[in-house]
Amino acid sequence: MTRLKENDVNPIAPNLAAYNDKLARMTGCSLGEIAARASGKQFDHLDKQNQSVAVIPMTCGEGIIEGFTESVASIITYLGIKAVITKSSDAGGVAEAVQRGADILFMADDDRFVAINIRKGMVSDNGEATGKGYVAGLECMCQGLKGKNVLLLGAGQVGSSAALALVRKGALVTVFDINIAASQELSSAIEKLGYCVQVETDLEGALARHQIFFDACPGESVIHLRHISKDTMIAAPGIPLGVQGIGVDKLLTDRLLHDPLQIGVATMLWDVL
Ligand code: 2YG
Repeated sequence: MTRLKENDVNPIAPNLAAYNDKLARMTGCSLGEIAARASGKQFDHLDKQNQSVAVIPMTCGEGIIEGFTESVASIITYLGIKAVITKSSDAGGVAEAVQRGADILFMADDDRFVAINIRKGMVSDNGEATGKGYVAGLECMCQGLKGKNVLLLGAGQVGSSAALALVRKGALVTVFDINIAASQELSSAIEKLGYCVQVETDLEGALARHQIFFDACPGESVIHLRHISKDTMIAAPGIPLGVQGIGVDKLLTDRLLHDPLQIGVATMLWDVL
């Protein structure tokens, strides 16, 4: 999983309203509506909650990312749930959060970024939440995914969560991963759940044959200008953005769903409410 940097997270808090407007323009849904759809909950479910959230800095591993906990807290507060950052970090932060009566804890070390509802014993993992959160956003962008061909790039944790969400919405999913065993594992896991995912080994051919892309690769620049047509739609949760080439972002304005944290954090919150 790619480690966020300070300049990935610092623009988040000051631009939340503008990002929400962009989502509404691109998908017809707000950040909260996308998250509610991803977690399968009613949108008004949120305002019936007077739960409180504590975001706990974790110093282990590569340590604190300047602005990370502030960005997470700002997204949650923007969605209408009070979120505070604990003064202490690590175990002290967990203890402080419980003593302050927090219902939900958010914390991230180098391997896991989780939301935990300590009242309901519910856990949401950022990778799983990001996969289904971006599928919900893509579904809104495409006005439904039923019967539509989607090329999934990357069969890791985010890609696997996205694959399940995509097939459940009736999308026809083809998966490509540089590690073909990962694609095959994902395909057989999905098959066990009664769905089908096509394994692809010819990346260039697959990119040429698809208009809807879910880019869950950790950062390789896979999608290029030559693969983009007027009907191209891309959901790209990965950091750094895997869609490269001069002018790609201009060409794709309003057809490229991508953010460093927002949709994943919003879906985690809805998952554990
Ligand atoms: O508490 C802190 O400031 C740090 N321990 C946070 C470390 C987060 C490390 N994880 C990542 O950067 C990403 N995997 C988070 C999720 C990215 C969104 N797709």
